[in-house]
Amino acid sequence: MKDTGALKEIFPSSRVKTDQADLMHWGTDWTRSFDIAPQAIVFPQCADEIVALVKLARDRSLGLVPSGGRTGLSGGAVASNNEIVVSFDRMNQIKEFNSTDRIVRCEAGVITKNLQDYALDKGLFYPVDFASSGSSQIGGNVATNAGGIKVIRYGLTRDWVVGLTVVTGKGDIIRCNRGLVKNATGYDLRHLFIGSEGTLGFVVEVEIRLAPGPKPQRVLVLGVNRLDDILNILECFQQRIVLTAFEFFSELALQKVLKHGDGQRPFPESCAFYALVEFDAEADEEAAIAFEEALDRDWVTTGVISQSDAQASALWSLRENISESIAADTPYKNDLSVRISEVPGFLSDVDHIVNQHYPEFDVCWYGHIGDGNLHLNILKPESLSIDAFFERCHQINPELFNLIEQRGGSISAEHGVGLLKRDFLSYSRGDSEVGMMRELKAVFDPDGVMNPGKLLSV
Ligand code: S2G
Ligand code: ZN
Repeated sequence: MKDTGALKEIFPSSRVKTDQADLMHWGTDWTRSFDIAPQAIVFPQCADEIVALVKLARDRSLGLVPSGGRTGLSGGAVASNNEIVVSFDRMNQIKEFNSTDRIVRCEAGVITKNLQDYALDKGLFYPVDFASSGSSQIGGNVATNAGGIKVIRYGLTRDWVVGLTVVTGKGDIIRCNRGLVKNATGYDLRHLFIGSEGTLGFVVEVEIRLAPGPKPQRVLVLGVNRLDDILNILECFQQRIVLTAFEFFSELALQKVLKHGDGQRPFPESCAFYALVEFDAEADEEAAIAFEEALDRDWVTTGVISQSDAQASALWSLRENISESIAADTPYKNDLSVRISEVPGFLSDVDHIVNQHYPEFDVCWYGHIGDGNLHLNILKPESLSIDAFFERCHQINPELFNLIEQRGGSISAEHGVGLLKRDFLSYSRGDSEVGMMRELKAVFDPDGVMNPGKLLSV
């Protein structure tokens, strides 16, 4: 049943959209395998409007789906069942900055890159970064505890959230921690909402701690022939210098990036894999020693180091443009993680499964291997329809996720569970844990209006 009339009692009609084009635009994220069928999109400008909406949703058993930058990869912002999509596009203001606390308070709809630029203008640094930061919103980053390329040095979104204001599924406005460094007063509810994918409450405002401005960085790209050697290289560098990033990608990933854009090969040789290492420029002598050792040990075949910021960003683009470059191949994505010590064994196990099951598919490897996170993307052959292809890919999930379970890993390292991984949660979370998650959901969202069906199956 359409509830547009009741919505217009809360929002001016200019902030309620029901045209099909709008429903399709705001009713989904970057996933392409789910139906898109919201009944309306609303654009709140304050927490009180969201409180009123939650009351309406509870009265009428309406589903509410949060929508930020819509860059999610697990269907967390997909509306397939007549839900109301709650877009934070209009709650995009940076509200306050305190230089003594080094805290910036911003609305949930602030674009991540705008927050990063704001921090740099203040001579500080927001160190959580990833390819989609130009369109993702900080509220969505909090809802999925976004990670990205600098986790090895700076951690995840969770590590920088010092305050959080949330509207719960009961219609309560909860302000968590208020920016305190120390606050030993019971359960830290902030950390329940971070990573909850909008299923307990919607983030409306975030207080972010900022880091001191970064030192000039250097980027080194290394040619690697054996997957197993990548961890040797990681240890060889980590013993000598602090790494800002340690990424890897395959030759196929590089070919896709070169074909898609105007990048250039890092060096003439093509290698099976490439490691991208970023570190403080002042450590370049130590880095050179590590590079020499890796060459002597035959862990790397060649390498190139950036001599300017322009060269550093050109080298980074070879890694950061992968996702966009393979999008046209409708990849079946797996975002997996194991402890760093498990990576070598895990990599060869997965390689074996993939070669056994997918001899005819192109497999694109890349990811944040320095923190144990691998992005395994199976590329759809032209000959197969999306449904047939995804059906084939689904078939190996049990074997792949069993491997994850045996190695104590995660079936979703950083992209979240959403709809895509919901039915595989038990490979990474115990039954009692999932049971407690359901009980927590009932506490914060007793009528199940907050992002229904996401993360936990109904
Ligand atoms: C990455 C971005 C999304 C994808 O590039 O690190 O997290 O394509 C990904 O997997
Ligand atoms: Zn990633």
